[in-house]
Amino acid sequence: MEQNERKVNINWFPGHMTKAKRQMQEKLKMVDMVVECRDARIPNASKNPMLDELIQNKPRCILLTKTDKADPLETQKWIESIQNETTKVIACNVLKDNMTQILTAVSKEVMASFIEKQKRRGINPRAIRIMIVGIPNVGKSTLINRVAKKKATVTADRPGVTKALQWVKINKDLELLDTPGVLWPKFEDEQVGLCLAISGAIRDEILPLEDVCLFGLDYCMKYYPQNLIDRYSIELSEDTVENLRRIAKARGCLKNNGILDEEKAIQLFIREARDGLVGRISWEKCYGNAQ
Ligand SMILES: Nc1nc2c(ncn2[C@@H]2O[C@H](COP(=O)(O)OP(=O)(O)O)[C@@H](O)[C@H]2O)c(=O)[nH]1
Ligand SMILES: [Mg+2]
Repeated sequence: MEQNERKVNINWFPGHMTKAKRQMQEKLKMVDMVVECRDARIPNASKNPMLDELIQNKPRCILLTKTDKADPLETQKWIESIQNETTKVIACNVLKDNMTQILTAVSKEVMASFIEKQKRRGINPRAIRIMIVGIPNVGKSTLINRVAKKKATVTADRPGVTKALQWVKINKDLELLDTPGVLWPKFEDEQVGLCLAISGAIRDEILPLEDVCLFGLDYCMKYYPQNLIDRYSIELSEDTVENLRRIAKARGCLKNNGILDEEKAIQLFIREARDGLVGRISWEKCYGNAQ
């Protein structure tokens, strides 16, 4: 394969980005705080490069999702390195954890001084308005659907919005904007592209699957070799392509003429890695001082 063909090229459209950015700014005016979802397996790659600028001083919490698929030790390191005085970081399994409780608790903590100020003025603290944002596939809709389940949505009549926004009253303390803010990842970085691809954030049709597979396999050989041995019952070679062949053989990926079907093994490995079947893997290591 030519070197330039190996580039992971992810096509996001600049026109859509400008529009997305504008829409986000409009919505941001309406909320008290933002919950930024990122994939716990790739806390750097699943970050939006412009979010800091978009949010500015608006209080924020970072929710690392899919912890059930991530390496718990790495997740802990990521939490410690991203968290600071202004940004609270929590990690959860959006499918299983009590997300209403988690969101309520974190919003109270992040908005503590705001709540305090209202109390001091003798006002009954109103519900905190939050908005869920993040790049595609980090679990935004799953989160909204879970906390909004069976809750009636109320159409906002607040000034300043051209289109009526739907709010969901979660409980007396919390109101949620019912549509997430969809952002784009740092797609111009090849390493980021590979991380997004191996974790399943990008559609396969636009991906060089062989590169994605070899990246994932290579990464596992380096950091999670036992996972490969356990999953595929193979002896590991130093050579990534050879290991792919061994996986193909172990799994009976064969063409009609009995020759190993590497194509099939590529798809198999990517699918199993994404599904967490190769074990709990964080595709980005934390080296401290992250954002
Ligand atoms: N294992 C696991 N899967 C999750 C979690 N959160 C979301 N998902 C899955 O990830 C996929 C993308 O979720 P979705 O809510 O559509 O992401 P969105 O694009 O950000 O709205 C879906 O298949 C969800 O079931 C999680 O915490 N753990
Ligand atoms: Mg969605």
